[in-house]
Amino acid sequence: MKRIFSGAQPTGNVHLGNYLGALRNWVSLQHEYESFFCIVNLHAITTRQDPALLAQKTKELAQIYLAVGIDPELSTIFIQSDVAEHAELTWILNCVARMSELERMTQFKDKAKKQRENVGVGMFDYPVLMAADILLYQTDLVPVGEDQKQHLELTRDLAIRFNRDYGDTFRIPEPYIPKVGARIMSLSDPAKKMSKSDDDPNGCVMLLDDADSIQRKFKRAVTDSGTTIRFDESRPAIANLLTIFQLLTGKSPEQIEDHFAAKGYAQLKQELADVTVEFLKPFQERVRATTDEELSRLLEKGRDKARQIARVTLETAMARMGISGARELAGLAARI
Ligand code: ATP
Ligand code: LTN
Repeated sequence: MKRIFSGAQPTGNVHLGNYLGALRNWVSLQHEYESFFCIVNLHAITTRQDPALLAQKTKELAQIYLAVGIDPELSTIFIQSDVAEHAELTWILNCVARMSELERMTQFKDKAKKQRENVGVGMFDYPVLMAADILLYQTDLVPVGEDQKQHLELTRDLAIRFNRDYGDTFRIPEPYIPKVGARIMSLSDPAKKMSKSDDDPNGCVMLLDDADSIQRKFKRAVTDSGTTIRFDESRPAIANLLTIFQLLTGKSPEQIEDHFAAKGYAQLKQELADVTVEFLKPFQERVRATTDEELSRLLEKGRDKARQIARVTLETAMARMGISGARELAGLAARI
């Protein structure tokens, strides 16, 4: 069975962009792939976090994975820092990655611009940690939103270079970026992606928002001076609202355009708000359903399963590089 790996950071709140661009696809792909879904708390600390809040958000994200429909019987859910191999492989890959390729990462450039002189080394190294996450599990497919495409390319480059220099060790992963929903835009600025770190909270609908907030955010959503409601890339605000509507209702673009043919923007926003509230209602009920005991049992099971696989890959990579230390190289070679 082929494997998928993906993750999300336990920072801030999960929003519709995260769901429609990534989590939603994890849920459907888990039936066809052996699946690993990680809570990437080591990525989270590349920016300053409040320790108590980070711990709470880590738990909350595990609950959200379950509530959106990730089935722990089918998929492995675990916390990144529980599997030390992620940090260990990162060091090895740091010795393969080049400064120049990390300097080209657009996410790093954007974040570095905001932080000026306080750019952490961890933030610079973020994509290498992500490559380690993926490569440890001999991943075939990585379902992510459009913003992670460049990181996936780097992951592939590092794997190819390592394999070339030290012998075949890592499977080369493919990105899985959905045709629809890979880049949900901010409701208040359709030129920017929907993001939890957005300064304007109205641009971003959180999965745990209450009905009033959802209604308010859609009501205020930026549109344009036109009147027709069509999927038209040259009118990004309306196209974005229609894309959200399409994904939440499962209707085709033609059905949606017909439905709104004689209606105005206010009606579109109202219907979209109602659809979103209804869609999120059962999800929000499920979030609170898991007990702490169930959650920690599940995360321990996930940790153990992840470790087993991660260990083999890490030891293989170390052996290939000649850094197995006292471990027996011959014994390892047999396991590769
Ligand atoms: P944010 O920009 O909100 O801080 P992030 O990328 O840091 O998001 P994560 O929680 O780590 O947040 O991302 C989880 C997944 O959500 C990733 O696969 C990412 O590509 C995807 N994603 C994030 N924002 C969007 C968006 N606006 N549209 C579609 N997918 C998105
Ligand atoms: N950088 C990703 C989160 C992430 C990830 C991964 C996604 C960390 N490691 C491995 C896929 C595979 C983000 O969306 N911010």
